Amino acid sequence: MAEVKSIDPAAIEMLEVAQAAGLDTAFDRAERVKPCPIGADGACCKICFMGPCRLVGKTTVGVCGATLATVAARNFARMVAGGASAHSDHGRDLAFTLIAVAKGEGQGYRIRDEAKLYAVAGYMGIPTAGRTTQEIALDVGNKALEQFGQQRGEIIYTRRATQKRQQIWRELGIMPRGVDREVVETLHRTHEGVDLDAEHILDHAMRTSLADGWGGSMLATDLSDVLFGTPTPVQSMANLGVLKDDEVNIIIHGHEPTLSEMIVVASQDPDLIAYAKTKGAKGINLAGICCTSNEILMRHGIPPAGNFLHQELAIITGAVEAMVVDVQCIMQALGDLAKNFHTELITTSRKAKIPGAVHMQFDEHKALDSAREIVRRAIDNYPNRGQTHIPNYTHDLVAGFSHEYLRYMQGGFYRGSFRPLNDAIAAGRIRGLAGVVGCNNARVPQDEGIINLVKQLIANDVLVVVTGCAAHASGKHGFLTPEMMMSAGPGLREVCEAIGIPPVLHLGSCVDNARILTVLTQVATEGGIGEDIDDIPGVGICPEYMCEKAIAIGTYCVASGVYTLFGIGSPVEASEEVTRLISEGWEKKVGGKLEFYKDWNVILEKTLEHIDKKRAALNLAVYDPARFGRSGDVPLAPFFAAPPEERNLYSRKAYAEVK
Ligand code: BF8
Repeated sequence: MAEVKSIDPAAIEMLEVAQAAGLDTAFDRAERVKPCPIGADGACCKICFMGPCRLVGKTTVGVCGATLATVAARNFARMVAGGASAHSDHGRDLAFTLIAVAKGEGQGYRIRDEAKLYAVAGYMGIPTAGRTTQEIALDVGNKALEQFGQQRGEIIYTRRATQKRQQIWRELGIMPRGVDREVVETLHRTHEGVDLDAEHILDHAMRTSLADGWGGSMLATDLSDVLFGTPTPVQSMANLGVLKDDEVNIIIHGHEPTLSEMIVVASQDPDLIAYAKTKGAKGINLAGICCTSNEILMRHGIPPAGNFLHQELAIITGAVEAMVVDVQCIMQALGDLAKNFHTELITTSRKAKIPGAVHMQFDEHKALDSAREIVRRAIDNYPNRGQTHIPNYTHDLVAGFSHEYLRYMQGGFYRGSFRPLNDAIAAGRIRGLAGVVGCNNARVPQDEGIINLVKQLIANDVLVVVTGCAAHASGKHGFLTPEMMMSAGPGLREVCEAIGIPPVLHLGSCVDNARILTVLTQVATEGGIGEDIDDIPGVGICPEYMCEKAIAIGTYCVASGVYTLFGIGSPVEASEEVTRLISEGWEKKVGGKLEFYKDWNVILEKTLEHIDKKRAALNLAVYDPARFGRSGDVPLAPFFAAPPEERNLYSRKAYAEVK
């Protein structure tokens, strides 16, 4: 039975272990707890206490007269607000950290990418000449903070969109103010008896999502790069097999990189390593789950133990001394599950506590001390370890393609551009682009939709970028390796050979979907394949979404001009009107549209159809795979036959470099 719950052999093995031990996981609960069909389709209104009103059967309006379209639109807008809040609050915390560092109060942190700090200062109009890094950083931090609460006028980063896109947003009245402002207005409008026009509500949902995508999330990415370094390709491994039987295993799970960065540093502290040895361990082994994992993977090569649905399975290995969590995507079930093992679940955010967990509140002013204390506690727990079962599955990967690196790899430091990519798309070597992003969802077999889509897309010469748990899935199944170019279509393979990249590029965590907006804008402004994002032959796909953040991301992608397809099912299925408004309706307004299809085969079909339609609209060469791929096949054979360390294509970042 386990194999129908996941296509990942490590997960299948661990589910068998769990079953034998009588342990409950999300995979089991998804079978027992059926989704409420009325809520799932967006037809339940519970925003006032005359209800909840369930708009099914003969009930077409609620007690107040609200229609199904209004109810579904309100529910959708509230999902966007929830998701935008999560990502943007993450961004705000990074602004606080930057300010602390600028004031010399951020223990253990420093500004690792001054060039990026200057670039961000440039976007913000902050003077840099004759000023110290600290002075600039303080202004950038304060300006970033202001952006979250900006009450009037356009937030600064919207100027990074094309002129055409900015004009669309202005004309529609969806140019965003600060995300705090937009989220509060969403909650106000969707309160009982305020905005009762579905289309109007949905327009504001777009505005709210833009305040995140081109505000909070984009700031989160930029400030992370300033503080922790802009990613460049790095080698690592993925899956539960990265846990080590003879070392202290610490898993960092959640989202914000502030704590995890310091745990990386603490785990390399010679004193703590020596202390681990006194407890009988050979060393300290860090691994990640969820988006924190993406953050430390792409900056330090710390291996991901897995994606969202691996969090319980990691504990069930019995080999985890501490699972250190902050915010988002952390299952409450971990608290009870950990009691069956020696594993300590440690919560660290002042915003998040979990029954059964130890709370060690993290303070960025004493970050390194907090991190050392957590690592020491994990070491102390090592002797308590019982029987372990670590599934022997890992896959090599290459991660960390920031948009800065993508430019660089297409021409070097002085001549970096997106011209080679645009030319390859125009010629038909690359048929189009796809971002495959988002979660796992226990209601469908883990990784199945993600992996089948990635596999089919590259085989059809579509260059894929991945983020979030879709990036982990790609890593676990071996798709983030240059070798995968052998599974790509002939044209895409030529491009990958020429540049030396995998056909599936790891772009980071879920806040880093903002990097995709930047890439698409740079592709559009490079010229040759349209003037704006909605001209580009490309799509966004979220095959296994489960949370509000995914809906917020999908909405800002659409509002930025991207055709965006989700798997699983639609949260507005009950309302034909809302379904039409977010699809054809939004396409007329902003050029992008949002659609939900349960079957990944349909998503693939729609993707290729859309890419070819956009190619035709641009008068590009008709895609024909037979035109490419006769060169390069044979000379690469020795390259792939060589051991990875001799390929010399990417350099593994030494852990020591972290300091
Ligand atoms: O922010 S992909 S399950 S981990 S929400 Fe959560 Fe979804 Fe994973 Fe990252 Ni994104």
